Amino acid sequence: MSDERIKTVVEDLERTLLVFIRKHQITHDEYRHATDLLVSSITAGEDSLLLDVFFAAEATDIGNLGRKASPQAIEGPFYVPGAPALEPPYIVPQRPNEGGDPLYFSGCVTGADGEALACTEMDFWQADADGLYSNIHPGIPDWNLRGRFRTDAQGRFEVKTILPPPYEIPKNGPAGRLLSVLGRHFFRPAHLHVKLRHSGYKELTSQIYFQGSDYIDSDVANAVRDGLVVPLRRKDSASELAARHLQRAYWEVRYDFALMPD
Ligand code: MBD
Ligand code: FE
Repeated sequence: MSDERIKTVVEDLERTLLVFIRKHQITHDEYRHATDLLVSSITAGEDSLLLDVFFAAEATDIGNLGRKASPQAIEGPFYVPGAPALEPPYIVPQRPNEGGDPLYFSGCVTGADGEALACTEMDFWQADADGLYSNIHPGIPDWNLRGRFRTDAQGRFEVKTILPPPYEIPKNGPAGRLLSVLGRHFFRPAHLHVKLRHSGYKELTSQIYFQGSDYIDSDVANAVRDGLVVPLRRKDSASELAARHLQRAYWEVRYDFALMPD
């Protein structure tokens, strides 16, 4: 971000907030209350959570205007770079007793003109069956349900993971307390996170949501968009279980990505 751009937006933000303070007759105590909320969110490690819930989707939408490739979605507060590189067949790292139904996430990656993008790096992360993220929330092995894998020569990928539940923002932290005052619930619909990288194309950060799932129409972060919501197919017939060598019902979800040239 250039200094010139920073000057333009910060000066406008300053003017906007001065008008806002005047309009609401904000007292010095109230002003302190607001700055204390920001500081306490940092102390609690919730600063990006708090800000993302309110503002990240709007900024992400700006990048989707007039976009011809797949929509991007918010990164969210829980991305960690450096997830383990997986070997095919791709199965994300998980505990022996990992909760949640098995989920196969597959699709293909192309450029905006439909050319298959072999060897695209997919950096994947999601919540576990308790709605918690490894490397963030305590008591989970590092890199659990996180990993990097690649598309094949035809641009296709498939990874085995578990079906995540909705994510609930901690109720008792600064973000949760503010949401309570606003009378909002604390949930994001179940989602998968992914970043796609291929040289010559723009990196894509996205999220996949499941049709008909809880909170899909009332995401606390207001980040669900058309084009990111896909059907979840339940597989439980004898032949479907046999095809995957599983003894229990599982799910499949498919999503095809298109990347924008650099
Ligand atoms: C999440 O898991 C998330 O993805 C976002 C965007 C905000 C809060 C929690
Ligand atoms: Fe998330």
